Amino acid sequence: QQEIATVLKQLGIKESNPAYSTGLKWGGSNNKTTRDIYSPADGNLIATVNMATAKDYEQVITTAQEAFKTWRKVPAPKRGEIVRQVGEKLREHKEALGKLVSYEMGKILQEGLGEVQEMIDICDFAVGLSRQLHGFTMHSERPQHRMYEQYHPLGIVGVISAFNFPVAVWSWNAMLAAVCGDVIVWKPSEKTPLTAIACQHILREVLAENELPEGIFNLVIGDAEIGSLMSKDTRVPLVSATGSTRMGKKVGEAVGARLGRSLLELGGNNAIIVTENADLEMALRAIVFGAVGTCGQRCTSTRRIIVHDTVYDQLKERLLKVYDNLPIGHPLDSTTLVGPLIDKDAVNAFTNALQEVQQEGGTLLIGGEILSGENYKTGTYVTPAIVEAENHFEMVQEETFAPILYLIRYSGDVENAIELQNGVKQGLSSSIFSTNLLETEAFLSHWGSDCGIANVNIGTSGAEIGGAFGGEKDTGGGRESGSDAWRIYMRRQTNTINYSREMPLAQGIKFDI
Ligand code: UN1
Repeated sequence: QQEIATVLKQLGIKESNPAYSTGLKWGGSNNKTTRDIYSPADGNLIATVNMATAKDYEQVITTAQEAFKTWRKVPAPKRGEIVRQVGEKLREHKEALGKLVSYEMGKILQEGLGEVQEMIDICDFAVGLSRQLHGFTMHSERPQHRMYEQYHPLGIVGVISAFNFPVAVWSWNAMLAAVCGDVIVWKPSEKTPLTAIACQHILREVLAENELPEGIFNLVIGDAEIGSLMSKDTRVPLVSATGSTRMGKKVGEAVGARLGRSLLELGGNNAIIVTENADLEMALRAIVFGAVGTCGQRCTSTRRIIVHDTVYDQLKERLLKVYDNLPIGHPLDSTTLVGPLIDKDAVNAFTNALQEVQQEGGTLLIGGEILSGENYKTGTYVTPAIVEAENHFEMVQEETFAPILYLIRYSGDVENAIELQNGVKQGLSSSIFSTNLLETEAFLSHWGSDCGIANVNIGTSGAEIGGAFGGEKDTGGGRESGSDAWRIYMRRQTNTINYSREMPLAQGIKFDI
């Protein structure tokens, strides 16, 4: 408790926290609706937050609009310099912020620190990017004409983030958008607002030190209503949302209805294929991290493994041995590998899914209990489960945000495994474990994995920030983070310049007046 108190103090979290911040100023503290934030680790009340009203949201949007007028005129590399300073501050606070992520969300400290590292990495990436926001040049068909394209800032970027990566996914969006010249309005998950407030304090310091206007980075603590306002708001040209497919469809529909842009990063149903040519030891390590890391609450979590007949029994046995000895406990305890689920609702979803899949004919091999006793008083600790199942089972087709691993058998050619892997609605992440080039290349080919992420001899989770992140089908189609994902945060403009004294028309059209 002493440790947590120090962390909260360092990060500026008070007992009661305001509802919104327009960069430099906090507001909305008179709002009557509050939300208590309890740690899923020990059930203690960490702090209380005020929830934003529609009026608060309005205040944020007008301030953001005002800030955009200044920010878009700042040269991109200078915007990069601000993001560099944000990265430096994150380095300073890495330990404290990592601990708060862990304590508020429940992921183990190693993963909490990893999440902050992801933020630092994206800051570095964005700094480099700030000098590389380039378009193409083309040759004009007309003499003494030149064509090129340029990318301009878009305006307000709304970011709706999920509880499972309370800060990293926001930072992928916010840091890229910032160097692109956009201003950001962030609605974090109402389950994890404290880490968001901690980040906002860090940003405020940087904004103040650089005498920048309020409203470049904004935070609104609110419920789904705020998300809905944002989705319908024509003043927000891009809404980037991470969460369930159900939520993403609502956001996508509302943004689409006004012809805005949405960037959706939704559910996954990620599988690892283990062929007869796999290095089983490597596969085992990747499967366990993918299935029980973050207690199965990553969108990239490994939910299915599709294992060749010839190695099925051996892998099953080895998996059961590891699952039997998984250290489950307080996420800040350095020996823990599996922390708690976020809340009781998540626990119910876990136990319901296990019940239903067994009714469909699945066999629960291990796990599935809710732990009780001295160290598990919150009722949020569960034992990760492995279920033998078939791909077409309804529950296997769903994403249950909990540590349930479905064990699926295949025989014959790798194409059979690929068909099973693709045979779900979602399309985020996928992997194959094999040392056979013919198998791995088939998996990566155009008739291979249909996911946004396809890995070889690496698990489904834990992507680096340098690649574009996102997936197909029910996953929503958006791409965030590295590669050229920045383009969605800018508007593209094609320019044709005539440096002759003639006025020729394209396509050779004659139009003499
Ligand atoms: C998410 O779960 O929403 O690839 C993001 C990973 C992490 C990000 C996950 N780098 O598992």
